[in-house]
Amino acid sequence: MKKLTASLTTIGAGLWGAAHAQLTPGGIGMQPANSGVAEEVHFFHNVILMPIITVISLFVLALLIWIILRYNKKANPVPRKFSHNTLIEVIWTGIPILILLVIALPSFELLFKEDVTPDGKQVVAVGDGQTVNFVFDNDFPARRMVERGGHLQVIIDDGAEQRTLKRRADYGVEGFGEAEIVVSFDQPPAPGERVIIRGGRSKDSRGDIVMAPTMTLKATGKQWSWVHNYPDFGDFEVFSQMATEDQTTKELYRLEVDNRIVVPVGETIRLTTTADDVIHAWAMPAFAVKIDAVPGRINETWFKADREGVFYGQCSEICGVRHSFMPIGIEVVSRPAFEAWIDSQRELAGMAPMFDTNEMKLAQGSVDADAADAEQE
Ligand SMILES: [Cu+2]
Repeated sequence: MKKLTASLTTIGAGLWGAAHAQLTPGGIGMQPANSGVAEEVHFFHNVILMPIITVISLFVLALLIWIILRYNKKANPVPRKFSHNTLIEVIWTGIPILILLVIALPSFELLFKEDVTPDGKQVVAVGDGQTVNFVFDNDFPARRMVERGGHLQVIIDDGAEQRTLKRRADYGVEGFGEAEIVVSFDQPPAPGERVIIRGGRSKDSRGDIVMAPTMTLKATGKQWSWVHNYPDFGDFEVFSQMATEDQTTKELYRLEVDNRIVVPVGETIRLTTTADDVIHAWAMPAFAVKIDAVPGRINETWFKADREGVFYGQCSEICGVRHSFMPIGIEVVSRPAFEAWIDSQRELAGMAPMFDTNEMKLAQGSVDADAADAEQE
């Protein structure tokens, strides 16, 4: 089923537009997914909802045709006079209940995934050719602790590629459910090889543990524009309005904005939404995000973009006369490009730079503090 999700998405992308082209003029169907959650949403739509809807529509159509042909005045001049049939009534109550259950169960799982911000964490250590034991601090709240093999992933990165190891075959684990978990290898990782240990209970459809957010993006809807804040980076503000006709192309008019927001690729982003005046909704189809922005309240969801590019969304709650003129433009870029952008925005806001752009940073929260966390024994 997981493989099927991926291949269906690929077929979808192939049918509905050139690879990675998010927007196809005149295109139908959903934009190609750019997150694990969006892939699951597409699977739910393409594999569960569409077949059910199609079968029900065809069945009702066939019943209609049958009744029109078989029970018209000419074909059936003397109708029988009964008004109840217990068996039929049980069937037409029971089957819709079953259909609703089939739809409801996977949708609850999806809702839960979108609602609960992931809390996975990783530690990174560098092999020295001798160390065989690596410690992972199991400092989650009691209900979220790493308790079994499925809550842990061990990856070896030799600089060229990343290899996900198999428990028992490649490494052993001691201390599930305890404060410290020890991952031990028979053969020490070679000098310079990076040992990445990921733990947590948030998993995506591919079985990978999803890391806790590395940043928060705050979106505030206004009649009729979006203000985005970056609270982790000095709380500067990006004010975006719809680009005018001569600022953009014919295809992108009403989707393009004057100031796009920027997020790093492959990292979990916490998104909080609110509004200044009336209810708006922040929607980004490629990430399958749609969340209301309500005055006086803060809503929270999250997304993790799989690949770089420019993505567009729109306000999705009727909010006044210019409701259809408040698009959202988002650029997904590499970590170094993101940090350079952050510093350029901080400069505009009169703040000192936060990042040393000469130093290459690693994605997914593997900041120095985390690396130091992985004690070597
Ligand atoms: Cu709006």
